[in-house]
Amino acid sequence: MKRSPLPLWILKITLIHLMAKSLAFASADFQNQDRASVSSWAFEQIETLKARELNRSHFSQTVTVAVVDTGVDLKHPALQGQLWTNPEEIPDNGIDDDHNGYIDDIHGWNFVKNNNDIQDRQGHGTHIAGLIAGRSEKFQGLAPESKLMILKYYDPGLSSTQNLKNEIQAFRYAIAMKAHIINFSGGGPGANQDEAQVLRIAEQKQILVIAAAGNDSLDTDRFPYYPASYSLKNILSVSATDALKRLAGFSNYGYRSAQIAAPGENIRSTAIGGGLIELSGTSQATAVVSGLAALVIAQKKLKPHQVIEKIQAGSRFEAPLQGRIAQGGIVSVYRSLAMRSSQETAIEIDDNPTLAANSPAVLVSLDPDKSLAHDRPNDLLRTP
Ligand SMILES: [Ca+2]
Ligand SMILES: [Ca+2]
Repeated sequence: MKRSPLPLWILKITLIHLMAKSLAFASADFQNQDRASVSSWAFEQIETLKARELNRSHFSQTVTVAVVDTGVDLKHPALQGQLWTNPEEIPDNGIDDDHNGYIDDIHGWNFVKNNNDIQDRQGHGTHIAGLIAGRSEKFQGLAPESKLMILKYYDPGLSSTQNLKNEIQAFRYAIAMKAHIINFSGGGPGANQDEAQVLRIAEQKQILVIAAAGNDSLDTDRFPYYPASYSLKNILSVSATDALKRLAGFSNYGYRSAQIAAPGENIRSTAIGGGLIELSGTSQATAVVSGLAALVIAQKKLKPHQVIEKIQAGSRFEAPLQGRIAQGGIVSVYRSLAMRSSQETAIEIDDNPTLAANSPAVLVSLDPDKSLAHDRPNDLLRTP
């Protein structure tokens, strides 16, 4: 299996590896204030600032993005005030006021501990959340008007099977609580019928799923990576590119299976402890696309496949990506928001969900031949 020569990627893998051994990890140690102070190449490349000049007065819809990850740093100034709030739940009264099966689930849920503590202790989820909807004087994500539903599922101390089970529960919650978008910066090489089933329900409910193509430098046409590789109309698989508009060395790709590309190398976003940090991965590229998708939906209620079409149609063809990404495109926030599509039609969001968040726990039955635990780098397995 090819390995990336990129130092930051290696650093990230090392960090994740270290986290698996010890939870005494402080992402703030790796903050680089000098780096954090330079302007973000990624946001410039995808025309984020130009897009902010567009008239957004008709952006009426508040979009909820479910971040299925490691939680968020609740004290981060760019994330405070950016969280989705469960409207029917009264905080801290020990009662499941909205009868969804979760007590005091105000901003989301912790599926690892089965409680409402969504504080991030690893840093991955904090970084992803900031890219999507961070907002402070020092940093702004792509879609600061959207709201973040925080669904903590990943624990490096758990087996990949347990992490997958928690992930599926988090997807169920996002569907039942009517998130518009699910951001999933994780995955693994094994397909799973329960995972596919819950995402099929998301498809029926018109919920868009933005999923990482994976960090293994592999062709996902030959080596699928799930959930990004499920053939569902609501899933958008995201590969990562670098500052020179090339595929990032670590990124999975696939002419048929990788549907869009976005910046994913040395991407600056929010860190545990209140600062900013640069991280690399298809995780980051995925969050960038989720932010763009939130803007597209805020502009007009569209079905997931229409949002995907608009993101792809607005993307810019880049020769180095030809044959490796469908359409060879890197997202452009400006172009996707500025364009008008004749196929666009407003849709009604289903307000009568049949799937309750408190559905019985899903029993995960893994095909041993498709074991999630073959030769993958330790903790990229079913990891964020
Ligand atoms: Ca509740
Ligand atoms: Ca309550």
